[in-house]
Amino acid sequence: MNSPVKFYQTGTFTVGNRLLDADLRSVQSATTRTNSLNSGHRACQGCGEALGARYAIDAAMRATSSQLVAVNATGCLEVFSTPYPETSWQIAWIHSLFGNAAAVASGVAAAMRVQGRHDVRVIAQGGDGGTTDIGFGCLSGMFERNDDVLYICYDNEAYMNTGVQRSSATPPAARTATTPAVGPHPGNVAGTGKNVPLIAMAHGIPYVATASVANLRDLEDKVTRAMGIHGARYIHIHVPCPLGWGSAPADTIKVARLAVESGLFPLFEAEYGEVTAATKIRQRVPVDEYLELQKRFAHLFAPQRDDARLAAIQATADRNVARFGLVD
Ligand SMILES: Cc1ncc(C[n+]2csc(CCOP(=O)(O)OP(=O)(O)O)c2C)c(N)n1
Ligand code: SF4
Repeated sequence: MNSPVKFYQTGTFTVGNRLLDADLRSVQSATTRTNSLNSGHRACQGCGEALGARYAIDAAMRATSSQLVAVNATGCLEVFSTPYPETSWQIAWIHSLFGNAAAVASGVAAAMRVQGRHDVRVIAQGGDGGTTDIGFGCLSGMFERNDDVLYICYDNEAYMNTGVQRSSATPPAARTATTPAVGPHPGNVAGTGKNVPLIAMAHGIPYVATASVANLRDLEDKVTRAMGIHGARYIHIHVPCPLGWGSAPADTIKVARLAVESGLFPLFEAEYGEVTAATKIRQRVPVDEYLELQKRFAHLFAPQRDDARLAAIQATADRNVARFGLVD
């Protein structure tokens, strides 16, 4: 028997919304979008970083009437998009070193200012390793000087490009190449790591936001808002990596959504150090539902359940829910 066709798009969080009025449609549903990151790149199937970057940069292009320069740290996003002499980028794009994207972007912004090109805006982008670890000093300097740059971190929670090594954004208990699932406490050590969105807020910069490929309209909105502001801005986007996380490529959006709905990845915005908005969780789920889909956490469930560490991860989610008021 044929199922009736359902139009889920209108009034939902799905991305197309072609049934809405033109001014309410998403960037991606516009035929005039730039396709900043074009087909032909070499990202893995289901790569959350490729998806997040395309939506983010297309939104920034629309917000700036395509007067945009992107500086890209070394990492998967650079490697899969730009194997010299080819590129999938259809924008003005420059590859920095692994650790200095923020500094190079500050320089590009200064050069544009000196030339009187106030219409040209600058984005820096990189993975969590390039942001929370090796690039952190340059990033903090960019914040402290309030340079006119939007920095976007695509957080896949490890150094994926070089074979899934732990970063300071790797969550507790996660198995990586450098935190193997062996010993009495397998996987990444609990109680370590950095929360860069909160650290960015501590710099008092004009705008900080978190976003997820689970909610691409929200992601587009936040990038658009950030491009309407001058000074240092930071957006931290959660991007599942099927290869590094051991999740099915087809589950990328589902995994990202469960991170949000469990409370492990809170979606919020902040201005000048104060939280101004947080997205409520629509249907709260226990963290197990998120973790079970990923082989990097398999040792938490077999050969026997690691109740203590699962409870600790659940407690982190509970703290986020309370801290950001994620549930009414
Ligand atoms: C100074 C320096 N050290 C190490 C490397 C090797 N390297 C290139 S990309 C990368 C990891 C990138 O990880 P991340 O920033 O998290 O981005 P992802 O690949 O996960 O998107 C490393 C270690 C390098 N290019 N330069
Ligand atoms: S390793 Fe992960 S981040 Fe890199 S291209 Fe593959 S899915 Fe994307």
